[in-house]
Amino acid sequence: MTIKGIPEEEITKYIVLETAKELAELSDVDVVIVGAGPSGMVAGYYLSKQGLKTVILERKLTFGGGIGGGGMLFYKIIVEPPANEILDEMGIDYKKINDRICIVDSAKLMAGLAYAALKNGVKIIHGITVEDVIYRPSPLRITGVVIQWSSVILSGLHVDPLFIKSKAVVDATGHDAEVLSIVAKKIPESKLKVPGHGSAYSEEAERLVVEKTGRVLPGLYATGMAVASLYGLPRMGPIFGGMLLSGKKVAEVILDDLKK
Ligand code: 48F
Repeated sequence: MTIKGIPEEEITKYIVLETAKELAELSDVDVVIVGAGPSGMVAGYYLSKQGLKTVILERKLTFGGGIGGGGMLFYKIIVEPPANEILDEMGIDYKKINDRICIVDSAKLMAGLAYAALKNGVKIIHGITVEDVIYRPSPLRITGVVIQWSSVILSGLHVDPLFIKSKAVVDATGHDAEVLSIVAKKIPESKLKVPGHGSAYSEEAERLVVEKTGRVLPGLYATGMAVASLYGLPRMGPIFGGMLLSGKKVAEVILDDLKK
C-alpha cells in the first residue's frame, strides 16, 4: 500500500477551512465548560449525552488536569464508590480494593473520560484560555466567555480576544477557580468572594464538594475543586470520586435550569 502525497497548500487550506467553519458554529453554544479536568469532562459527558451543544475549553494541549500527576507522581488514582458507577457507564476499568477504594491508572482515566465525552458529541478545544466573561447587569447574568489562544497569553503580545456566547458557563478550572475569581474581581454586582480551599480533610472534603456543586449566579456554575475554593472547603488530595460526582451533578443542575 502506497500513501498518496498531499501538496502543502492543501494541508493549509483544509486545516484552516474546517477549523474556521467549526469555530464559527461554536460562537454560540448551550454550555461552555472551562477546563478539561475530571469534573469538566464528566459534566461535558452528561450534558452532551442529553443533546446540549457543549464545548470544553482547555488552556493546555492535553486532557485530565490534575489526574496526570497521580498522587505525587505515583500513577494510580483513587475513585470512591459510588463514583465507580460513572466509570462502569463509560467502560473504564479499575481494580476494586474494598468498599471505599477503587484504583485506576491515571492515563486510563484521562483517556477514558475524554473519549467518553467526545463520543457523546462534546467538543474539546485545546490551547484556549478563558480570560474573562461576558455579562449583562441588573439583573446580573453571565452570558458567555472571552477567549484567547494560550500561546498569545504566554507570548505577552497585546492581541484582542474573541467571544463565545452561552446559556451556561461552568468553572471547572480546579484549585484556582479562575472564572469565579475573575467575576469576583471585575463584577462588584456579583458580590462573589473566592477565599480558596482549606487544608486537607479527605474524609469530609469530597462529600462537601458534591453537596455545594451547582449554580453560583444566573448563567454561572461551579464544579470540582473550584467549588472547594469558592466555599473555603477542605482539600482531599488525589482521590477523584467527588470530582466525578460533582461533574455529574453540575450537568443535572444545568439541564434542569435550561428546561425552565
Ligand atoms: O485542576 P483540574 O483537574 O480540576 P478539577 O476537575 O479536578 C481537581 C483534581 O484534579 C485534583 C484534586 C481533587 O482530586 O485536588 O486537583 O476540579 O483541571 C482544571 C483544568 O482547567 C484548565 C487547567 O489547565 C486544567 O486542565 N484551566 C484552568 N484555568 C483555565 C483552564 C482557563 N482560564 N481557561 C482554560 N482552561
